[in-house]
Parts: sequence; C-alpha cells; structure tokens
Amino acid sequence: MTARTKIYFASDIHLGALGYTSSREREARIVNWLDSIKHDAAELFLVGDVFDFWFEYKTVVPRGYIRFLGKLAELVDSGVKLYLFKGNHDMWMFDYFVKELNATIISNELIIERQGKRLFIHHGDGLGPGDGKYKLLKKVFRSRLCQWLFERLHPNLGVGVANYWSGHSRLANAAPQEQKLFENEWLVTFAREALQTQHYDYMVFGHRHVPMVMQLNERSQYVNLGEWINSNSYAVMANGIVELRYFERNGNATANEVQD
Ligand SMILES: [Mn+2]
Repeated sequence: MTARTKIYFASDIHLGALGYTSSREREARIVNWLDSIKHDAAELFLVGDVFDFWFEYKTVVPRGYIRFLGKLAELVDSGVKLYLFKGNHDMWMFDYFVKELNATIISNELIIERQGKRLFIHHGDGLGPGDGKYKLLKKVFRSRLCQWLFERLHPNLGVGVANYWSGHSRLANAAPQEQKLFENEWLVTFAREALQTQHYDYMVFGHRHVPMVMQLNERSQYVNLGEWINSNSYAVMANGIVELRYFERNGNATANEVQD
C-alpha cells in the first residue's frame, strides 16, 4: 500500500445547492474523489463552503450527505487527518464534526509548515480591502447571540429561510472567469499585501470558484481551489510542491485510473 505522504485540498462543494438531484450527483463525485485519495492522503483540508448551508443544533443536524460523511469517516478512521474550514455558507460548524470525524475546525486562516514549505490557508471571504457590508454581516452571523437566536427557530423555518438565502447568494452569480480580471482582484491584493510582512510559499484559498495558480513573487504562489459544481478542481501537495488538479471521473471506475 502507498504511504500516506500527500496533502489534499478542496473547497466550495456546496452540497445541498441547486436542488437535490444536482447535490446528490456532486456528492457522488466528491465521494469518488475521496475514494481515490484515501490510500495516499496524510491530511485533507476542506477549505470552506463544503455545505451550501450548515447549522447544527444541540441534538439535531441537517438531513442528507450521508455518503459524503460516511466516506469522510472512512478516511479519518484509516488515519487521514481532516481539517474543515468555515466558509461563508457553512460558518456554523461547532463540535459535531469534531466529535464524529475528529476534525479540526478552522474559523479563519491556518498557517502551517509542511514538507519544508509555509502555507497560508483561508476560505477567502471577508479578506482584503472593501466589502464592509459583508464583513459586518460576517461578524453578526458569527456572534454567539445570532447563533443562539437562530437556534431558537424551528429548523423547518430556520433552515428553510437559510436555504432560500443561500440559493440567492454568490453561487447564483457566476464568478469572473477571466484571468485578467482576476489579476487585480481583492484576494490577490490581500495575498500580495500579506507577503510584505510574512513569507508564505503557498497561499491557498477557495471562495472565488475560479481554479487557478498564480505567481505572487519569485517565491510565492497563489492557489485558488476552484469548485465542484463545474470544475471538480482540487490541489495536492507532494514533495513540497502544490499543484492544481481536475478530477475527471463521474462514474464507478476504479480509483487507480486517476492521473497522478
Ligand atoms: Mn465561499
């Protein structure tokens, strides 16, 4: 069996979005992908917006996603370390995945050293200049009071409203596809600014739904993980190098077919 040496990154799966059929199909893809990495993954970073909406009550969690959660459990139980980042769609993860999946929940950025490289990892929402309205909203949504109040609503109402809200947010508006547009983008601006005071070999984000790698300076790269609605993109780190990949498989083919 292959040794567990690789680190995998994915984000913006948006499970639950675009209707049940679409979500189940996306779930099948991500499960196939997880299956394909389960023997060589040492760590798995899911960098936010894994769920289009998530809220966990003290005794109750949202329906669905059982194959996905089961596959995550399988990976974790076989020795893969799991990190779940809060995205702007699923910021309400508390201790359920900590207990069930032994996951580490990351609220903001995570700075780590792996394979001799320094990585900055963040979902990507609320960073950089501007967007004051969202930054305020994020503060409110993340406050204990807001969570406490939401928890008091009956889930049929609370989750219903949240799903409606979620369906009308960013996902509906396609992300900018042009690289040129992206060059001047706020997330890249944020990354370049962060590099003024700290060195990171890789700055890894999700959120923008545009899979791309960009050189920030001679030593630093910007990596956007893309999304799983159209691109099925992810990143893998091996021997100190982070690369963007695209998962090709939809069907029931064997795991070994994945290009590596
Ligand atoms: Mn997002």
